[in-house]
Amino acid sequence: MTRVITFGTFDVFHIGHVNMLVRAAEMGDHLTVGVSSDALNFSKKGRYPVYREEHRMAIVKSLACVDEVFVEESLELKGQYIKDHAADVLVMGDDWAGKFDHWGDLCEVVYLPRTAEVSTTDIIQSIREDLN
Ligand code: C2G
Repeated sequence: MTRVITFGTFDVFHIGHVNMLVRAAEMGDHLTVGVSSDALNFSKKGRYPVYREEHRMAIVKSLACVDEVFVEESLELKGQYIKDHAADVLVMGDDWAGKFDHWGDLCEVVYLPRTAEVSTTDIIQSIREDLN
């Protein structure tokens, strides 16, 4: 059995997120998703996600391709998460290409192409413009 792990914020859930999770799931038999905490987002981006952590986790958990979710508290704990979830493959979008290669001693590291022309930032921006 091949166990796959992936990470993300999955804020304002959209088709790019679905495509990534479906393809990650296809790489194995079991998919675990680390959903970044509200605090981690604040420390990285200086703002909180639109959807709070519990809601982002519930949305991701509800997908047929996802077996398990947990809160990603820190970017530095990836090695621990890979071990805790006995992951054979780490899948990330290619916006992270090369950034996680050093975990290659714990599991296979694969970067998949992102879905073009959709992003949470653009969605938030277009809603803002519509409201103005
Ligand atoms: N994604 C995609 N296509 C898009 C947008 C996102 O394939 N158009 C993918 C990303 O590459 C990522 C996943 O969807 O694999 C989640 O994206 P984000 O929510 O933007 O995740 P991010 O904030 O990059 O994750 O440890 C990593 C962190 O959790 C950060």
